[in-house]
Amino acid sequence: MRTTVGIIGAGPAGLLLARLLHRKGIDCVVLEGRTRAYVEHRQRAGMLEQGTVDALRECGAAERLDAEGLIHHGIELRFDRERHHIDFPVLTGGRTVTIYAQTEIVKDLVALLLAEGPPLLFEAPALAVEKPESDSPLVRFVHEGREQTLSCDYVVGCDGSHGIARDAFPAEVGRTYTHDYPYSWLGILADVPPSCDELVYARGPGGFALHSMRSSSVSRLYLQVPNGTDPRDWPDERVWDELGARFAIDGDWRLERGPITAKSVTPVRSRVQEPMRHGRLFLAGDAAHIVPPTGAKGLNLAVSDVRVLARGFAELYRTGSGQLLDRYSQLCLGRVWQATRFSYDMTRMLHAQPDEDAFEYRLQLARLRRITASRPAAAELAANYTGLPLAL
Ligand code: RFL
Ligand code: PHB
Repeated sequence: MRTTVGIIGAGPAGLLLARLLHRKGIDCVVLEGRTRAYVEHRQRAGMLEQGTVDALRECGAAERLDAEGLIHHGIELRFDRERHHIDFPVLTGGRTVTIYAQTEIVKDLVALLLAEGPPLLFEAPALAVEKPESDSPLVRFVHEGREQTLSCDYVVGCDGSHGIARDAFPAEVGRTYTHDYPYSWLGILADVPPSCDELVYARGPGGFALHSMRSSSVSRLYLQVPNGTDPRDWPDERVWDELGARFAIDGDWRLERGPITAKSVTPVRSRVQEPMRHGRLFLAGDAAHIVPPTGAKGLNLAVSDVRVLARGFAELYRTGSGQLLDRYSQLCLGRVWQATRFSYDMTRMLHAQPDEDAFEYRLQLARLRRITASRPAAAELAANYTGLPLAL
């Protein structure tokens, strides 16, 4: 098989890149290791920056997002049994965010690709990227029980945090920066209407909790738990009791309970790979960088990476200039490190350290009070949360 751009991975990064390239008349093929059902049901992100919504709209993939996405004008911070609204439009000159599940974005893009192209192969795991320094890099993959080769002008690894594309970067090329936080998130989906109109980020007794949603009848909630937690140690009743305690405020508010339909634990970590390009191999999305979910940046970064790549490929094949592609890594990493810093600050401000002393807790409260009392401090949070501009 031969194509212009070989894409590994059908998560949001790979699917959106394929859609953008297809619309620009650039050939590509997407190889996905898992089944269609698996990628369409993997529970993950929910918060989309305006730039992400715009990108999906521009490529004709936002019909359902426009009909079903929930526009949010802010978030709530909870601590010390108080609630505080952070008003995004007021603080940012009109910006909002949209709640629309990653599973739905994936479903929308998969349906478009299968109907209109480019080729998207499920159950086609890539084994290795070879010859990234040459003019025709290869992807070795398995499909229908046979090992096959995809030869390409360029390869893009959109294969997530456990992918194989990164392995084709020689050890002496670049560096990976990592930070493991000393806690994980237990996430649940529940068939119960959200108990709040907006997302609630809480620093409660015992640690962090987040209230998010998927629709007017489905809630998505998260709890900080110790690393190594087994979800089986958290029966439903225990999850609801702990959530209730962490969200508790003085005043009239109640966390509604309902049947829990999914429960999983994810470690909280940061990783950045520099550079994001080696020869004719590019990395995009979680394959290149992971951020803690507290800043809701992972999916949004994946989308901004592939927007830059799609423009770079369009410039190359239209004008012959590889200038934008040459600046890919530098352009993306500026934004990636801002998101890494913001996610780190949000995480540290809202989670309990395992060995926390009373002094550290007081500092957290002081940070939270500064944000809720000072307009410039709140505006800084709002600017980062709603998304920094994409510098091209
Ligand atoms: P994905 O989604 O992991 O997709 C990678 C795809 O590559 C496939 N793959 C392979 N295919 C072929 N051959 C191989 N050898 C392969 N190896 C892997 C995989 O099967 C998969 O289909 O990466 P992508 O596209 O870069 O997208 C990144 C996002 O998924 C991720 O950043 C977000 O989910 C992070 N995230 C959030 N981001 C936000 O912007 N807003 C949020 O509100 C938000 N909440 C979250 C999150 C992530 C979470 N978890 C579970 C880590 C909440 C949580 C709990
Ligand atoms: C989610 O809805 O899954 C979500 C929202 C905001 C976050 C993390 C996850 O910061």
